[in-house]
This record gives sequence, C-alpha cells and structure tokens, in this order.
Amino acid sequence: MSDATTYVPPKVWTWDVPNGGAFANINRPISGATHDKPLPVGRHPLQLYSQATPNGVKVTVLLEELLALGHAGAEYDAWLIRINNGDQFGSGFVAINPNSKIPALVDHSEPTPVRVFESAAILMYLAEKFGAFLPSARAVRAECLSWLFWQMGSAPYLGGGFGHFYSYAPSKMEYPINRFAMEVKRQLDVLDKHLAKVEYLAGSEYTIADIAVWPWYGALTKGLLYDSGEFLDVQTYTHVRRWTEQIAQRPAVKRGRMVNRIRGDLASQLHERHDASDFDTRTQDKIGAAT
Ligand SMILES: N[C@@H](CCC(=O)N[C@@H](CS)C(=O)NCC(=O)O)C(=O)O
Repeated sequence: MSDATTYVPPKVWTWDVPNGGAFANINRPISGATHDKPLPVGRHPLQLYSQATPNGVKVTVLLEELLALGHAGAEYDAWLIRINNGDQFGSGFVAINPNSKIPALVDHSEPTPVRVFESAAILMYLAEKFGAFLPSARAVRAECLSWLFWQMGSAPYLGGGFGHFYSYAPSKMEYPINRFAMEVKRQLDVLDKHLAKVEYLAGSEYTIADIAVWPWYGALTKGLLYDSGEFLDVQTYTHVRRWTEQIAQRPAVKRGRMVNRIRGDLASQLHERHDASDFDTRTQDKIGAAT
C-alpha cells in the first residue's frame, strides 16, 4: 500500500481547512440557502430545475419519452441550475429541495403546486402520473423498482466513492481507489450478468429502471465517466454495452441528454428547454457560446 496516512482525527471534527478537492468551494457541512434567489417559472405544467449530470439526465429523458408517447401534459420548462456556481443554494431552489441537489421538479398542474426532489422520486412521480414506464403487473413492477432502487443505492459508490477518489480528490490514494474500483467492478458484473438474460432491466419492457441506470452505468461503460474506461476495463462488460447502445438509439434519449447540458459539443448543449422546437433552434452552436 503506497499511501499510509499520518492523519489523526481530532475528538470533534471542525470545518476549517478547504480540502483542496474539486467542488471544495461548494461543499459545506450545513444545509440551507446562501443567498436570495427566486426560481423562474415558465408556461408549462412541469418546471424542472436541473443540470445534465447523470442524475439530471434521468428526468429529461423520461420527460422526452413521455412527450414522444403523446402525453402533452408532460410539456416542461427546464431551467439550468449551475451547481458549480452554487445555484442549488439559492432560496428558491432550497424551498423545493432542502437537500440542495439537482434535479428538482415542480408540478403546477395540481391544485396546489407539488414539489418533488430525489431523481428516483421524480421518475416514480411522473411514471405514476402518466401511467407509463412503470409496469403495473406486480412482479414486473417489483423488478423495475428493485433495479431503480439498486441504482439509487449503488451510484453513490460510483460517483461519491470511485469518481471522487479516482478523479476529483487532490491526490491519488491507493486505499480508497482500490476499495471503490472493486465495488464498481462488482456492480458492473451484477448488471452484466443480469443483462445477459434480459433485454431491459425489468425484463422485456423499457422502464424507469433503465432510465435511471443508463446515465450512470451506460456512460461508465462508454468510458465517459471520470476518464476511467481503461482503468476499469469497461469493454469486458459486453451485455451492459449492448444495452447501453440499444438505449442510446432512442430519439427521446438523444434529446433528453441535450437538456441543461453545459459541456461537450456546442450542438449537443441546450441550456434551457422551453419548447420542443428548442432542440432545432436554441442549441449553443445556434445561439452563441456566451449564454
Ligand atoms: N440522490 C440524489 C443525488 C442528487 C445529486 O447528487 N445531485 C448532484 C449532481 S449529480 C448535485 O446537485 N450536486 C451539487 C451539490 O452537491 O452541491 C438524486 O438522485 O437526485
């Protein structure tokens, strides 16, 4: 082991040293708003406040899938919350998500507006509201929810564990990288063995389980997360890669990935989405990189 540490934890932890890692500027040990900032509200029933991280993409993909199925009530405004700038600590955002993390949704079509936070809660809320992508047959529903909650329980080891220590921490430390690389490869193996037997996670039907897992583990097997494709030898997970490619071909997935996206090819970045036509007219290559 190459990085024995001399750190001795004090009796009581105090917040006094910036830790030097990526995002150190936005991490705090307390919750709540840091500044007054009401949220904008557009003309559609659903107002989404988000950024196109894997957790954010889950929701925009589902909304685009619902619209593609003809659910006009799923029309939405997607507002950009720049998490690196601390927008999630504005008073308006904290009022709809006291946990200060994207994504968060407000449904104005109900008699009293309904706020929903936590991406899986948003997926379930929308799937139940529109009766789509969450099967009703008891056994398939159980399978769908099992994989949905598998994702919610597993991805923090991938992002907060592996991704943090492999990519964001101020130095490379063998112990945590080993611990979390082991866990992430175990998770990929769980998925790979399952997807060897079924087309989609819940069986033959594409569901919110696929929509939740794909932005994390699909991106990982494409080498798009933490520049770790070679390190984790992701090409060996052939069944996950088959499923990843299959889902990537869906037009709604292609659109959903673009919404609130602030990185990559300018033609793939639609910072805010207020109308279906925005995909053709409002991407960053068309409106200029200054916004
Ligand atoms: N369990 C939450 C996690 C949400 C989350 O971690 N969001 C990240 C971006 S992917 C975020 O907003 N980070 C900002 C921060 O931690 O201040 C969910 O699934 O919605």
